[in-house]
Amino acid sequence: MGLTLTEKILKNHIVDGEFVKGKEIGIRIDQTLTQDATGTMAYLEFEAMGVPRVRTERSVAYIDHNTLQSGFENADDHRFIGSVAKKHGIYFSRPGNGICHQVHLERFGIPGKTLIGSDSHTPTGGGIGMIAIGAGGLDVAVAMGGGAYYITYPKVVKVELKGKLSPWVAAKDVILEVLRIMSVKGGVGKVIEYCGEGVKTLSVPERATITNMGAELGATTSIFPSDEITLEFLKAQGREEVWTELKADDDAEYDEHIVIDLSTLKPLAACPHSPDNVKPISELAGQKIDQVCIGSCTNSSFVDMMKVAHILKGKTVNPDVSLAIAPGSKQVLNMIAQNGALSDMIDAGARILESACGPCIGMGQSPNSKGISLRTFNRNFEGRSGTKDGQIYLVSPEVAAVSALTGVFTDPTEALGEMPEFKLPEKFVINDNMVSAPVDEKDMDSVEILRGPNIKPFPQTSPLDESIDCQVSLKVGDNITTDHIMPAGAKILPLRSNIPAISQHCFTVCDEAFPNRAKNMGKSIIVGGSNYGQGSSREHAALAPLYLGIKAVLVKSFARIHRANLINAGILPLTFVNENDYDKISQGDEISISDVRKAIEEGKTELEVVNTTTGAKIPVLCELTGRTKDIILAGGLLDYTREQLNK
Ligand code: MIC
Ligand code: SF4
Repeated sequence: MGLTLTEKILKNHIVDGEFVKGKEIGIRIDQTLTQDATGTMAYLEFEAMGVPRVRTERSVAYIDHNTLQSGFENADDHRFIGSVAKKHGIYFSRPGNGICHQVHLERFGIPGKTLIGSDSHTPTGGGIGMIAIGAGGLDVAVAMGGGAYYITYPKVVKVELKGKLSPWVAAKDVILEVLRIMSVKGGVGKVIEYCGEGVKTLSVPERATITNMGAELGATTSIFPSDEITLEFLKAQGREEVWTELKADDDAEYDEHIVIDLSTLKPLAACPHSPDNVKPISELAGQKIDQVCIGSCTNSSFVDMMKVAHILKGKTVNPDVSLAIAPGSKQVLNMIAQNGALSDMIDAGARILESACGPCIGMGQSPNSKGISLRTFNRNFEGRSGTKDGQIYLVSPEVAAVSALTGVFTDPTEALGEMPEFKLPEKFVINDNMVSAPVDEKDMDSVEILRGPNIKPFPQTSPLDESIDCQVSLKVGDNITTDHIMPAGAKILPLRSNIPAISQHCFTVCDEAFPNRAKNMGKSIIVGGSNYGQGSSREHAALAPLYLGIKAVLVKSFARIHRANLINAGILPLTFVNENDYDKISQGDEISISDVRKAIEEGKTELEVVNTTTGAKIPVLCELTGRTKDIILAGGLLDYTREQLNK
């Protein structure tokens, strides 16, 4: 039997475990990336491990999230990350150079290599044929130190693309269609592998739009083959020497099979407040809008910008609409500046933002109250834009640009005439002067680490208690996102290096009183519904609860990265055996899990939670493998890694 592309790359990288679906495997990591909002923690953790130089083939630290710098905090963090990078062998992409995933694809990604990044949209690298996975900062720190990265050996879904996209229908519509079919939890435990004739009709940046938003499926990652289109892209980036051809065997067997005929797709939108709440634009057409934002790691490539500029050229943005555009990288911005497309945008009235995450993570450009905002981004979770009642729709750059002109939801296939051919350039403008190389190992002692006063150490951890007896400090429903658990935005993001301070904002979207209540309880647990922790890779969504004394999280089901982050923080991840038991436990109830440590040491996976307030006995699962079991017993990955290094 042949192999899928995913299996081929994983087989080349396995260092621990065996190839059995659903079992844990450890893989060697060739490349890592971090961004600044998760990076400070990741580098504090890396420092705490005591490994002098990174052991990967390439590690890059990007600054792209916290570029608003409304106080000293962000600028201090940038300097800290820059100095750690210089010392420990990491390339440093300075603020202004662009969004991590866009730049990594352009300048560093290599087909067939493994990449983990402390950002959930790391799968963007799948557009170039990498196994690229989003992870918590601690996992990235361990990988930088040469340690393996552990995933559940995934199921592989074949998404077969047929035909060719119609004019003004975009890669964004392809991934929105996949989201419509599979939902935000449909990808958990799976890798989405694209194949079929339609693949050849998509450029690398289009493929990257699709793999980027695979994160919204909850998938481990998504991947495209590496073919002559990949070679063309790498050639245009002056990096053809890193190309290899990669594809699945013809007789590869997949766990699921989805067929999408590209020629039948229409422009789509993900409606508030979930990326899988997908409707055709034709159903929304004519409704008034307030804001349009174009950019983010999903849709900020050179061709995306050229399409937008073409649509805007010679026109004026509707007087009732604010249009903001953030080109994804210095390379993209520079090229549209040189060829005049930027001028077309400015002329039409676009507000040009720097090449960074910006409004995608609530760093500016929050819409007006109840404002309807069309965004080419990948997440439209409630409140993420910074406006609690903002109504965010996720759309293609084509839909965004044409709607900015008309002031209403507009279907570009109806409103725009013939589509010219938008081609990738034969040569991108290449100038890596905003990437600083690290010093040689022999000179590392000369580099001083610059630590600002906002940078506080990793929170205190302790080995797993013998028994857990405490109250339920919070009960929440289904599809809780990391933006609920640990909100971002301009006010909170600057606190990413300061766990005590950021913890005061934990879950405040759901319940303002939670942080103080949890702190006063000393120890407590959280109860939730299904797909708990979907969204971001931010380990702050585990570290803040850790700081607030959360010992366990009991839910119907978890999202992958968040579950791993909880384990890394030493917080017990529990799931209900019977989902209906969710109703047998309320906020404020006293619970008891007796002899939990012993049970876990003995490898028991079924435990009993006793609700001592009502007397109900609730069977729960705690599925930990050898390694994750030891991490939990040790009190988290940092303690575990230290133990291992001491051995
Ligand atoms: C996001 O899109 O939510 C972020 C901000 O990029 C996060 C990382 C973070 O919270 O710092 C992600 O996707 O992992
Ligand atoms: Fe940045 Fe938004 Fe991409 Fe996250 S999703 S990396 S915030 S652009």
